[in-house]
Amino acid sequence: MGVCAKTDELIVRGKQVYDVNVVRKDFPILSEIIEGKKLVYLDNAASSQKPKQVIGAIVNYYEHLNANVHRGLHTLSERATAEYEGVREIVKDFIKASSVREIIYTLNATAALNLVALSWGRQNILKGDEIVLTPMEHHSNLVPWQMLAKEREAKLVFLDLTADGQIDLSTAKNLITDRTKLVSVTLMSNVFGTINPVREIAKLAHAKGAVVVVDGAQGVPHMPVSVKDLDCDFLAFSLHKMLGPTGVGILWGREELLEAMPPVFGGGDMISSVHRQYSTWNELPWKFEAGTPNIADVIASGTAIKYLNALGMENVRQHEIDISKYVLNKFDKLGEAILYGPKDVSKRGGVFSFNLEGIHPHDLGQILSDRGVAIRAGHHCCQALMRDLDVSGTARASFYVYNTEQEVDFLFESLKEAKQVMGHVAIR
Ligand code: C6P
Repeated sequence: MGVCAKTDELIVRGKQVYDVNVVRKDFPILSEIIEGKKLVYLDNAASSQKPKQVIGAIVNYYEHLNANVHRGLHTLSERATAEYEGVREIVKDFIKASSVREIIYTLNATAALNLVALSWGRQNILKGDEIVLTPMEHHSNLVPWQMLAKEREAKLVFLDLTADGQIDLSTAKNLITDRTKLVSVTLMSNVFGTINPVREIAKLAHAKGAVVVVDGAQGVPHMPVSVKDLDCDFLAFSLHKMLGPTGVGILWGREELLEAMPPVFGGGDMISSVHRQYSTWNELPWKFEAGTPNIADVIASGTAIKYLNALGMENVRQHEIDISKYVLNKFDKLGEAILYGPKDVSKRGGVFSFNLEGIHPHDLGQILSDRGVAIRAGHHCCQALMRDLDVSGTARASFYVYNTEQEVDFLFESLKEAKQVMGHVAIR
């Protein structure tokens, strides 16, 4: 099977043409009938669906390649190792990194962020140091820093937000100071959809000698990303949000930083030599990858990135801008909806958190689910932010490469129906 059977059809005279209806044919689950209803999948910020090429890569691995990597001298193990290691090159090119030595496979974005906190953080954060975050961080980019700060007696400092959920750069320069050792910020908010000005923040942080961590869990799947352009020091993301399987994340780090960091997990593969009383560490990137890895899913992750490359990340972003404009227009017409996050499509991705006056988000989620529409409702792993917004949660519709304007129409028809069905239950 070709890597992107359908996406080959999108390449017309060497130029990529984006046709969402062609893309959709690659996603078997989109034809699924759930409780008698055609699925309208708008929970992409939680996890994306997978094209048949990615599903096929997993099956192909277990049918034709299955063996442990880095260990066997037999042909199967060598083939599995070559495929598994080859994906590092694909990831490296995708985020414009300099070397495969900088690409570390993890379980997910959460594990990648924890790795930085447990390794770089424990080595470098001292009593009284400050770690700067934003109030819109996901628990995965907040709790590891809370744990580190508690252990090291360091302090967490939060940048200010504007009323429409953007980082207030005017006060950022007062909050990033000589005491700041690390700044960690999400590239795209999973609540507001805001695309943050990481490069500007990195400039402020680097001027104070601080290290910059970027949580790319929402950003990397949705736009072209270059670690060089972001000018960050670490980037974390998850493949399951970008057409790949669950169980694979990436930590990218600057080679000189990774080189100086101690490993977090000990075991097979991460060692160079082992003695009774001490061990020495393997080279990058394996120093951080103890034990048998998630071989099949890493290989299928390579297929997912190739698929995105065939679509073209500029096209992926443009599709999201187009659908976001359409959604924003619908919200305007709907009225009575509280929409969180920027209204300017150049400042946001396709994640829309909202509340409808008088309807609890969980009720809304259930009503939509009854109509086949999958959204997320709740705190979105951002409890502190929900407190700032003074709500217990929001409804959230999030879009990706296969979503259509017809699906947006159906969402808003369903929201109108929900408004009619529901009485006056308080949001809080
Ligand atoms: N957000 C959502 O529904 P993991 O679980 O490690 O793959 O990704 C964690 C994570 C980190 N940062 C951001 C900005 C995220 O949005 C997420 C995952 C999902 O919003 C699941 S809670």
